[in-house]
Amino acid sequence: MSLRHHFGTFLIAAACTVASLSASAHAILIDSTPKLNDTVSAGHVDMVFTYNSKIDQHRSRIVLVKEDKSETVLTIAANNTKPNELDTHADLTPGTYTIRWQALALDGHITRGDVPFTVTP
Ligand SMILES: [Cu+2]
Repeated sequence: MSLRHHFGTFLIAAACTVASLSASAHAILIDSTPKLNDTVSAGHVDMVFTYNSKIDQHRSRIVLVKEDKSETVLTIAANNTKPNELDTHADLTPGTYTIRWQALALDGHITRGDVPFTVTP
């Protein structure tokens, strides 16, 4: 076994160790407004998605999916004081909706999830 081969093996082992140590940095949704299966009143709806770690707010994504499956990308408000959050808002009419979020954690890993909710008159 050559020295070069040994060095390559060492690098792979080191990369795996770093990956497993940072596993807890994956963005896990710990709270949201609206909450899963919530009911909110029609009109202006502020939305907040809170994660267990810092999020790249510029490269994360929040999509509003309507009953007819049409999708609208919502603008995420840059918020330096709340780096664990994705904040957005929408003006909603009565119906059922799903927020489809995609969060990029600072370790480079993307997590995704759906938050369905209902808007009443
Ligand atoms: Cu990760």
